[in-house]
Amino acid sequence: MLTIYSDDHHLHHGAAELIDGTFKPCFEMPSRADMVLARAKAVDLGPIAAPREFGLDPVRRVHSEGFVRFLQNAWSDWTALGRSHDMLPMTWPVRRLRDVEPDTIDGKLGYYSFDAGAPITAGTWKAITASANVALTGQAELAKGARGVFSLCRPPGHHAAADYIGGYCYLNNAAIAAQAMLDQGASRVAILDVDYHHGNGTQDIFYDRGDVLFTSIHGDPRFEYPYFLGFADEKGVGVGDGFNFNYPLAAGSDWSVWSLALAAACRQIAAYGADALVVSLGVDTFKEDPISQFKLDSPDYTRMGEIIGRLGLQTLFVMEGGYAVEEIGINAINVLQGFDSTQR
Ligand code: SP5
Ligand code: ZN
Repeated sequence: MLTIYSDDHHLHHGAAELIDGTFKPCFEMPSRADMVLARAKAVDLGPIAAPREFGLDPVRRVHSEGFVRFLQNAWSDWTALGRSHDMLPMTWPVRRLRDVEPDTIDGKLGYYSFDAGAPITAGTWKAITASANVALTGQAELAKGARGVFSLCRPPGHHAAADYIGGYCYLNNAAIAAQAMLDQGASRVAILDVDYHHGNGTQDIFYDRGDVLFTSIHGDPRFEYPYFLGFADEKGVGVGDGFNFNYPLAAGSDWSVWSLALAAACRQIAAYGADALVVSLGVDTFKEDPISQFKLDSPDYTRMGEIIGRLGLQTLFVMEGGYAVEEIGINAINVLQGFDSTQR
């Protein structure tokens, strides 16, 4: 399988995130993508190519104008105040507060985010636009006829909505790629989000649409981040009604439980009649993930790839989470090798 990768992800390296009431070194770190790339090379997964430049038009098809402007100018607005440390928000427009974009960067930072887990640094804009280009280049290769392509995106994207960042995510790479497929002639695109956390951003972007089916298997929001979306009764709205399926699972879920949800999601995807599939590939479902509570083991990822491969759809894999850095490469590449084994 072809892998799309850019070294520009190194430009985004946040110092700390707010977690468990304290500042800890960011779990979402550059070595994650380095480990996945190293494993792709070690097993000879296939060629590795650099992304092409797509500009901001495909990004603006998914994200609001004001949000993109905020991200683009964030670091210069911040440093103009004499600050040189990472940006983190601390005030959010929750229930009954006003939906008005503030004039100052401190206000904008809260307005365009939903948690304090996504620091903005000097190199963040360059890294997140490169990550979107990695997804878009993968999509372009798929459009040329490839069966499967791996977009080794970093930073990840699935927690980012049209107009907010959070959960280590800034631009929603999977959503941007799915929208590009539609803009180039696909009628129906399915998204399968296997990251441990609910893909709230992706769901929100496509919630009122019937041309994208969103399915997600994740820790039940009753106990797990992002807490406020990802329940089983979220089915879509308007013409999107019936095109959203969540599979929230209990803490401690292992492959025997997880694979039942995958089988159900695959039935929904097959029935939908998608022209192509985007997989939001998080491997934070791993039993030793430091912030997660599922119990998948490394061989389970191979089976996951096989089951996805048997859908017989052109598939773009977009890297999302996974924080057990030692095993992230093995687990992510196992999925892709499992997928590839069904194509021969
Ligand atoms: C892309 C992605 O996987 N983002 C995940 C963001 C998770 N952020 C907060 C997780 C907090 C869960 N509590 C962890 C307790 C560990 N002691
Ligand atoms: Zn995750």
